[in-house]
Amino acid sequence: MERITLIQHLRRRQNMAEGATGEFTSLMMEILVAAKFVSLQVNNAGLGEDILGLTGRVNIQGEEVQKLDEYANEIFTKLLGNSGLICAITSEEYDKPVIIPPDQAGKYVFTMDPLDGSSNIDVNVSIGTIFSIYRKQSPGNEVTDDDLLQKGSQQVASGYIVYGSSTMFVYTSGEGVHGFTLDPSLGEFFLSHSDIKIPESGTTYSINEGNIETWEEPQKNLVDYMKETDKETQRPYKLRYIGSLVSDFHRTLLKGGIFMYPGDQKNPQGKLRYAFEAAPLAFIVEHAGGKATNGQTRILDIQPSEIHQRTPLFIGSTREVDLVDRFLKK
Ligand code: AHM
Ligand code: MG
Repeated sequence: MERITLIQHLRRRQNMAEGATGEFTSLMMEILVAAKFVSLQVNNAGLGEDILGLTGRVNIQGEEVQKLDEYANEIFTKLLGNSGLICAITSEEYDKPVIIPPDQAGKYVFTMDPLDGSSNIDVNVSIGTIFSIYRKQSPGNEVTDDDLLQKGSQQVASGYIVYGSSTMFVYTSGEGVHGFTLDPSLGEFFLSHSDIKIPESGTTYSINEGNIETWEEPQKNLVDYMKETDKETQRPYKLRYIGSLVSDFHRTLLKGGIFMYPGDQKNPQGKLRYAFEAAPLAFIVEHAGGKATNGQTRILDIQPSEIHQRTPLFIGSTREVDLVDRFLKK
């Protein structure tokens, strides 16, 4: 069997794309290296160096920062920041964007949640990195809101790395969704899931049902519907919730079904962030044939007004996301 590495795959695509300069491929290669660093640390967590636990710092979201969060944020920032390919980095872990000096800057904006689900680190549950790449929109050297606050539909590429039973890198640049698995003995990612398509419907729903008391009535009705018995529509659905978005999303992408983090009475915009979590995964799910909405609007059509803006998220197979429209759409 021919084994295709991620780098070979990117180069082949570059050769097919008219006018490609190779900058995008180089950028992806930097992400790949950062992913290997983080993967190694995650796999060795608990051994040797004291990398588990909290830093004692609280981030812009008011959440305690884990040492591995900080490590991942720094590695991605260093490698991408020094690449000469980007002009700014926004991160779930930074209050403000990191602006690259113009003489070292390139034409892309890099957006990341460097280590999502990090509260699961200490208990050996899969966690992940989520990233997006946008093109700089404004003319000249200055980085403006037109560059930093783009609609999800303007993404050039997005992807995630899941540090799980194996480390996987899944991305799309608008031409299919492709998954690569890290061979740890070689330190190389190989194509393992070519042109991923999400099933049109699934048998699982994924939500933190502990929050039920704070949900609005339509949300409760939707979940009640999923629990009803009806053979024809394959109900009841099964409930699967890891509490680690990348892992819950990865399962949903491969097996079908729906992941939901709704708004509620306490937090009308839910918990997840538009730029760091919702938009990149929405870009992937749509290119795999699925859907993503905030309950009213397609995620990719939302114009964010703040870098750390939150959004309700319903993402997955067409049939299940259409149910959200049926129950929640005003
Ligand atoms: P984080 O970015 O601080 O790690 O938080 C996001 C995580 C997601 O991975 C997951 O889907 C969600 O929070 C779980 O939240 P909850 O514990 O409220 O169910
Ligand atoms: Mg996160």
